[in-house]
Amino acid sequence: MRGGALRHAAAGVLATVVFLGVADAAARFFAPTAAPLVALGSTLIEVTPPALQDFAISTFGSANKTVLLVGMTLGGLLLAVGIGVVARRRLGLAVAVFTVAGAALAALVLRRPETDPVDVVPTFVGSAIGVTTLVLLVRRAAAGWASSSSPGEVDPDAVRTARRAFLGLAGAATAVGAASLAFGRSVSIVGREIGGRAVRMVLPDPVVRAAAIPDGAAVDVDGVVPFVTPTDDFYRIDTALVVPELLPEEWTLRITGMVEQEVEIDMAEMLELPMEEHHITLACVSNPVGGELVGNATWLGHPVRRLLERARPLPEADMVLSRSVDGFTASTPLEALADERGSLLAVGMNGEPLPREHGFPARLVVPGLYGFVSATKWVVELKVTRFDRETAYWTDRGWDARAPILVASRIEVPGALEEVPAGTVVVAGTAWAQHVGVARVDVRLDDGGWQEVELAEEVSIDTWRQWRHEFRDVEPGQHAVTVRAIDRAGTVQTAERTEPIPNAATGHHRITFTVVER
Ligand SMILES: Nc1nc2c(c(=O)[nH]1)N[C@H]1C(S)=C(S)[C@@H](COP(=O)(O)O)O[C@H]1N2
Ligand SMILES: [Mo]
Repeated sequence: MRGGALRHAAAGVLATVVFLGVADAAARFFAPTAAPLVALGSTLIEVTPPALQDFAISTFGSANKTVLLVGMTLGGLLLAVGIGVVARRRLGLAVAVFTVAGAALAALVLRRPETDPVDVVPTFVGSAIGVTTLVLLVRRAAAGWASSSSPGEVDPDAVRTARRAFLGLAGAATAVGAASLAFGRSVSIVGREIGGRAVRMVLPDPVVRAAAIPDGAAVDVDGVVPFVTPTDDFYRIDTALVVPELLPEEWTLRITGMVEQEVEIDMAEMLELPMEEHHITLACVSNPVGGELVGNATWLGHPVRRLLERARPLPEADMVLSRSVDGFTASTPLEALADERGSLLAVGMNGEPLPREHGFPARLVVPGLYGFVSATKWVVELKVTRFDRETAYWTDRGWDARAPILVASRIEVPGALEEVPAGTVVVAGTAWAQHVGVARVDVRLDDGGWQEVELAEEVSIDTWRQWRHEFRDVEPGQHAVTVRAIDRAGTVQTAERTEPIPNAATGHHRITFTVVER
């Protein structure tokens, strides 16, 4: 009977929605990762094979988590329908599956680095109410319609009453599920900004101010990305499905491991330290050629070098394993944190406290290294160690342990497939080779020779550099433009195309555009 299957499928879905909704709502009073959906998603991120993870980041960029959530929702609906359909014939089995799924989610919650044992409470409460909903709905679904399947004894009133009872209960379950999901927060995991705005942290003035950015740092071409990336447009990449909630008063940084003196500082002490401000361009190793996972900001922080001087690393140490409150780790060559380049324990970004998504209240920013080996957000520990003793999150998944940034360049104008008027065609974009510096950028039209472009003023070797070039008398029709950069060490950006793993995609950025008669 079709209708029966449909009612039971609906019962499965509603019970699941009630479960997840109630658990999600209850999780607001616990750790963010206490929500079972969040724990499941976080675990999925952790166990996703690196190739798939890289595909997701390269393809969906900062939206990769939305894609995961949509996938999880579809998978969950399928399982819920299955449970409902099974419940039609074997309610006991369905209840068992539901309970086991609840217990499995509770186990995932427990495994998250940010959760305490009490954080399983929302999952248990949600699961108990979900199972109850399932049983009640299935009983109604069976009872009401059962009489109509034996035509001899149809009692229209009884059928109507039973239907009303089922629909009433289903309506109530829908209301409870929807209201609790709205009150909970999994639905707003993506781009959520709670607390961070409300939490006050007053940034001290820097003792070393970043150099003013000269007008000449930007080429005057519409469509080129701004030299300083506005904070709201700054790319975001991390393994955290929910942004960790770390209050300044809860935060401490510990320097441990191979040091003569362990150091621990809290935020009050941190904000007393002399602050420096630096323009630094951050880049993600997963950025596809020509991609947007790169951004430039003015960071405010205390030099990590100074903190390490207090701890006095042992001479055998060659790496610092930085750890985030959410368990993420990065392996940074000790030298990159201890030398004069001005690696920061940053608390400010573009004149404001760090936004939550970018590491509030404190993160690392290291010129010259990809983010995954250096830019730990929500950082709480710096463990001084050796590369042959410890490995970091991404190294365990096949990526490079040290990951210096490769010289790169990108065309921003004209846009890919754009139509431009015949005559002089202006081409412009950005190039970067952090901590080495961009020495030259070349472009070529179609299969012509390389031509050197006009470079914007260099602000520092740690920031990207804009460039522009004019091609004169370009014939109407389709054309391609290719770009390459050369760094100050003489390294020419290679044309060879490689995958991002283990240390960034290589190859020249090339776009096609069409020149049309005016
Ligand atoms: N805690 C934590 N920090 C992290 C990551 C992470 O997954 N977790 N990802 C790193 C990576 S891969 C990059 S590219 C940068 C991105 O920083 P952003 O999101 O502020 O742009 O953060 C780094 N810091
Ligand atoms: Mo990254």
